[in-house]
Amino acid sequence: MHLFSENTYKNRRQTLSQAIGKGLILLQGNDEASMNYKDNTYRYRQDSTFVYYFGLNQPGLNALIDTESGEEIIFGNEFSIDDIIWVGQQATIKELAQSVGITDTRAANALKPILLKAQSQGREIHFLPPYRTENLLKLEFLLEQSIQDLSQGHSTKLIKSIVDQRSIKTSEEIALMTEAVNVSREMHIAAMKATKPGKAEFEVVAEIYRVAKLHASYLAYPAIFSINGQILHNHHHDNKLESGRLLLNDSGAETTSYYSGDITRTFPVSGKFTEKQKEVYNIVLEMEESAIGMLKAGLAYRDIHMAANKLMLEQLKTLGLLTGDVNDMLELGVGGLFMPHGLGHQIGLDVHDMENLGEQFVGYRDGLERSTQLGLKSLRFAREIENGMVLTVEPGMYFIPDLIEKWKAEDKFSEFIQYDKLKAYYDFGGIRIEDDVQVTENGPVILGERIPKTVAEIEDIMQA
Ligand SMILES: [Mn+2]
Repeated sequence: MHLFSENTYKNRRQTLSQAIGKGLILLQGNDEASMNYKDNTYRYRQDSTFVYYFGLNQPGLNALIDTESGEEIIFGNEFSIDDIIWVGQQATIKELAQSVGITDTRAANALKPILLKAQSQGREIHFLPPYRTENLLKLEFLLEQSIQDLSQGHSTKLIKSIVDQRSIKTSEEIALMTEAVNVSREMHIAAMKATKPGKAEFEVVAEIYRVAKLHASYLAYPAIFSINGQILHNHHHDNKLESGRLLLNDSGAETTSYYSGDITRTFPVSGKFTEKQKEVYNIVLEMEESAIGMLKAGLAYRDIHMAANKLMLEQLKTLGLLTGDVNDMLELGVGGLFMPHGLGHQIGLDVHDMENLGEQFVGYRDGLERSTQLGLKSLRFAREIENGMVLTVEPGMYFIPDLIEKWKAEDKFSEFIQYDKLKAYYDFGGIRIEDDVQVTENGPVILGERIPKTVAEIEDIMQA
């Protein structure tokens, strides 16, 4: 790990320490996590905030920053000869810590007395809400507080300061994110080329994994790869690829740097779009491209979500699937039937960046409440955009027979929705198009090399 210079890490910690100003900051690294018995573990994944400030990718570490004295300490046990027999000679924690500008390293059990002393002196200890049970149990032990108290005890100030800092990506981070998108791009092109009628979905998914591994990468999240694109988080890959169906591929790489790509493309199993598929596809494409074009510091992402929705409603009206006033439909949330998710989210060291810190801090702010409308309620990022942020832009359009039937039975929005005409779309599936976009003062920049996106580009690459 430690991808950046010692100074980068020092500066990051100094910025955080100054923002907090008083008390101690405790940051927990992740441990190994067992899968089906203790020694058979999941792939090790360090906590992203820990990586951001300390760059160390080893299990069993904790870190403490004293915002008043300036002390920075890494706690963890050095390998014994028993460990080395199994996993080989490793760099020591002391050496690793020095490479990120920390000279004070101590054994794991040295942490608790320091924390208890600070508590007894009435000093505040800032910590984040743990998302892993092991870390919650460790906190219970370290701070001698009940799990119930700890669930309310995390520091909102620490969360907000970290979100402010990690939301703005530096050029050295953008370079690594661009790499991750380019690996994702290769995964997507391989999937398009491997798709043939008669294959099973998992045969193409195997290509996606193969390409990721060729770049020493993992998938940033389980691939969504399905002819049933209308099922939003469909992780099954057992369907046969039938000519005439659309195939939705939402997959991205997480490289060894932990930065990730999050890309979606939708393409026809046969390699050639039908006229009906083309019509809907081009609506989603227009939504995506115009939303990307709107990205600008100061504008609320919620407004871009709404603009994409409005465009969709207008086009559905042109197709004859809706009638009536578009602004009324927009306000009432008619679009949720066709796009029941949000337009996008921040991406970085986490594919949904910093979501473990709480979506309300990452994507919302005081005075900006989350809507309860279908679609808008799933908007992860709604607040004002800033230069340096990287956002996914991922509009979609889906025909979900169960949902359409439910609304129809409730007579919901029947003055707008032409339910009888929607019957012809029950076997259509769904379309989503997604890119990762950096917001800069010179305008939006789509990360990575271009991934086939227009009808012509997709048909070309599938026939090549
Ligand atoms: Mn996404």
